[in-house]
Amino acid sequence: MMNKRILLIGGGGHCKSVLDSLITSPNFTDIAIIDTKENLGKEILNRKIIGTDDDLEKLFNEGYQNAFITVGSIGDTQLRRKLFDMVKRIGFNIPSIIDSSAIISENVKIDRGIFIGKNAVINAGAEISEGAIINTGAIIEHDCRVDKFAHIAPGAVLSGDVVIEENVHIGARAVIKQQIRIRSNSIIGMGSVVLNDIPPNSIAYGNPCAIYSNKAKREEK
Ligand code: JB2
Repeated sequence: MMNKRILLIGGGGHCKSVLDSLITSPNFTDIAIIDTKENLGKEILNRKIIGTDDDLEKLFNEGYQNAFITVGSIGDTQLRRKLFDMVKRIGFNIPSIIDSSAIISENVKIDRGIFIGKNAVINAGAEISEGAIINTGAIIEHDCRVDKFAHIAPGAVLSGDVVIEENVHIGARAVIKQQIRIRSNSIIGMGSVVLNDIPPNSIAYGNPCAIYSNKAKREEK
């Protein structure tokens, strides 16, 4: 029988969204949260912060076999990736958490550690990779690819055959035209309308979407 105990890593806003989807699921009945020392004992939707990252190994040995990263990411996935690697190394099973209201074609590939929020739609032929977030009401049309740790924020629309590379953030209500590719580490601002491919590390926004800066070049200065 599947182990029904799960730890959520990070007890802020994103945790609340994920937890709200999780508490109606029969798959997990014992849910606890891991955060920083200052937040020990606090509760989110009646689930307690019971430990810090230093306690993970002990909790794993005590029978929490599942873990899920609930630190979100807006433009920087470093912490999410670090925590993901940590729970993987300890040996936790990392499920995907899918809200029961999401509409997902049977013909999609969904990796582990993915969150799919309320009313999200994922159509046939789509591929979603490890650690990605498909947030509330996002639409991932047919044949789109969402790579590792990318975040599609609430209400964003990927028209058919779009590729979103690793660590990209697509802001809320942005619309990406069909067959466009957004290269790794880029941020697309809220409400943007993207009509052309976007190179790696870009910060781009507007309608039509324009590139305003390049993260890698800024960090070099
Ligand atoms: O190293 C850490 C760590 N660093 C910060 N380990 C663990 N286990 N937890 C850590 N945290 C905790 O993550 C903070 O103490 C805090 O409780 C939580 C982050 O919460 P916050 O609400 O600041 O961010 P978020 O990532 O949960 O939510 C953001 O991203 C979502 C996608 C928000 O902006 C949301 O509005 C958004 N929907």
